[in-house]
Amino acid sequence: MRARGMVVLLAVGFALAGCSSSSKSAGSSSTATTTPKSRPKVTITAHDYSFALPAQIPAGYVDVTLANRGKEDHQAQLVKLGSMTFAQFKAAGDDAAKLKPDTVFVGGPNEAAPGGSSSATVKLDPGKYAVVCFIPSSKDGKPHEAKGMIKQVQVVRTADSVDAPPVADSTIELSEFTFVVPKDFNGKGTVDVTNVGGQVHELVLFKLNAGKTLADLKKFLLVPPGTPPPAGPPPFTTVPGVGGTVGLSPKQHAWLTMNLAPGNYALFCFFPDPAKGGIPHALEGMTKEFTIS
Ligand SMILES: [Cu+2]
Repeated sequence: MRARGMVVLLAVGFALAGCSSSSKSAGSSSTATTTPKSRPKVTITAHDYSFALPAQIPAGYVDVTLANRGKEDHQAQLVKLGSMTFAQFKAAGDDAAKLKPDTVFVGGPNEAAPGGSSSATVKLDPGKYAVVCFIPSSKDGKPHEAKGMIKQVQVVRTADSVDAPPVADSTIELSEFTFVVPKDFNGKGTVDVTNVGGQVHELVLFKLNAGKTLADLKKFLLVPPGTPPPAGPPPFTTVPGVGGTVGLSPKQHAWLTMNLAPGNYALFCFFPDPAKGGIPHALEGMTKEFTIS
């Protein structure tokens, strides 16, 4: 598990034709009611340090899974480039000031452990996108983006495109600098993660190991750049399949499907605050502990 130092990161569901069980009119079995199309599923494979993914992804609501075949943790941030070219976006690196106002962070599967996976549902309008991993390498603290984990992808409307948003069972709101988790949150079903703030925010989900606290997790993750984490095993694990969502621009949503086991969990946002020299939001209070009983 890498330590996530205070590096300055970039500021920043087939038509199921209703099968009539009584085939009273042979030859016209498609007259029964149709159920809604399921969302297209897209798999992005992460290696150290590259992405493999289709050149084209269907527009609309899409279930995106990141399969991590690397040895470090990875994420897949989807960014709608807007009026920026891919080359310009790549060149902007971690300088938020170089991003255009129509460049939109639309989420994506966050934090997958080596050999694991992470999924998130996102809404993709047609256009050019970049897929990026900002997680810093455990070896030198440099974001994986700088080591090659940035790739272009085209989002196009197809016959598979689904325009109905997921039906949410609960909501988590992101803003400066907090997570709002409902009191009755039970970690089950579809969670609508919404950025109601003014900066780009992410949600990283960690499960605290027995006896460990949010303070232990902060001590482990929020170390100065180039500093190794405290000795000993990490005080947390990632949740198989649910790493959270990477950055969401203001008013953007992503949806996470959860079935959390009882225990203590923590949410972190490592996105940088451009108004504060790029310090991670977690250092400004954007962490949250919650319990699933
Ligand atoms: Cu944040």
